Amino acid sequence: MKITDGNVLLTSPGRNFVTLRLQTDDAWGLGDATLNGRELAVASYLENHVLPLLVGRDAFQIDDIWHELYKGAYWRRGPVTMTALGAVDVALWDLKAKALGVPVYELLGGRARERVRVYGHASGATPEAAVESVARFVEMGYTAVRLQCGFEGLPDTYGVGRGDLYYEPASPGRPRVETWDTTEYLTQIEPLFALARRELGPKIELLHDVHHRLTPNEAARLGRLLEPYRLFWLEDATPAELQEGFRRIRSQTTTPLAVGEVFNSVYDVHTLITEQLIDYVRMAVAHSGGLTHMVRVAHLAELFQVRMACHGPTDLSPVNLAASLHFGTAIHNFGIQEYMRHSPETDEIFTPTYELQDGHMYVSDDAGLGVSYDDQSAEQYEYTPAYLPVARLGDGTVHSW
Ligand code: EZ4
Ligand code: CO
Repeated sequence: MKITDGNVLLTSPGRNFVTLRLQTDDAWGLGDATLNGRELAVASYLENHVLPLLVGRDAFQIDDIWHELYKGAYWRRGPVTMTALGAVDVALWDLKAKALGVPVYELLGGRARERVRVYGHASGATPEAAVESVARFVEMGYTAVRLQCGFEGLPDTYGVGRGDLYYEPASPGRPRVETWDTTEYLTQIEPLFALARRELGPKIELLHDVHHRLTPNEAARLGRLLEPYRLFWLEDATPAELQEGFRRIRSQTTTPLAVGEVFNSVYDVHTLITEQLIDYVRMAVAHSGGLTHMVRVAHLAELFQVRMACHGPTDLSPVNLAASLHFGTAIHNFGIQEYMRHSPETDEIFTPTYELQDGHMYVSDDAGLGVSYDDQSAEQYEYTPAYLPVARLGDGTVHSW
């Protein structure tokens, strides 16, 4: 079944999405090529360097195409390359599953579970408001909720929604500047979780994202401080380019650790996995070479009792969420899936068929991923350049955002 055509599609229903559509005479498949704040780099990589290699290739040779694009480029890894490769890969899985008339999870080994547990994102300007927001998620049936809030002296820190349920940190124009202060954070974070446990009881699973703000030693102290509140995980406690940095954290605390949303290859995470320095891998299917590569990461992680918990923000499209849900339905060492609802305008374009019920997602049994792309709806929204914020300390020093 030969690939006859490929299109890179841009739309911006409130935020930017890049989608790859690959076609054969009888079927089509979709991949998510969105890299927040760097969208056109991936679009150009695909249009100028990858699509000319794909037309005429056998769409069923997914693994061979993956290796040709990975090894054949000579220049390996990196977020732009691996997002482009991920879009091709996921589009090919979608296309092949459609051609064979089965859902993608069947090609990944078949069902390992009935449904995929997800966690929601609660946030608030203050600890009180954020804990109330968790309670709303519990009422909606969620069993796991991420808890972030603004603190005194840190009003606009990472993870605090600006007004409604649709959290979106990127903004048009020059990057917004957010302030960071480690002392303010480390002195106010424990009372937040103490309040949460007092109000919500012991059972609800609570997650927290540090978003790369601490050093390994500060993170070790934080992990210890939060042990009484039984977190499901502490995410991105320190920047993880240096995987060995996690040895310090791991040796000091039993708080579970999750890492990896900015990773794009197994070589970013292999030390963390093989030394059992973390509990959950957070890599995104879209940013990590697609399902072909993520299955390899999952298999390595399984050997070391590390579980998969794919990044699933709204700055990736429903195509990526559907791919993550098929992955979560099929792999053995699934942990949890991040879920933030997409806007109605976004869902109108992608018409996803997955469903949320009682804090779990169900993929449909439609052939392929169960998402589509409505060109007419998409064309209403023009691409608008936007950047993620930059964090600075009180004295003006740039800090990890
Ligand atoms: O900040 O996807 O766990 N989720 C996150 C996300 C990331 C955004 C960056 O584009 O940390 O909200
Ligand atoms: Co995160």
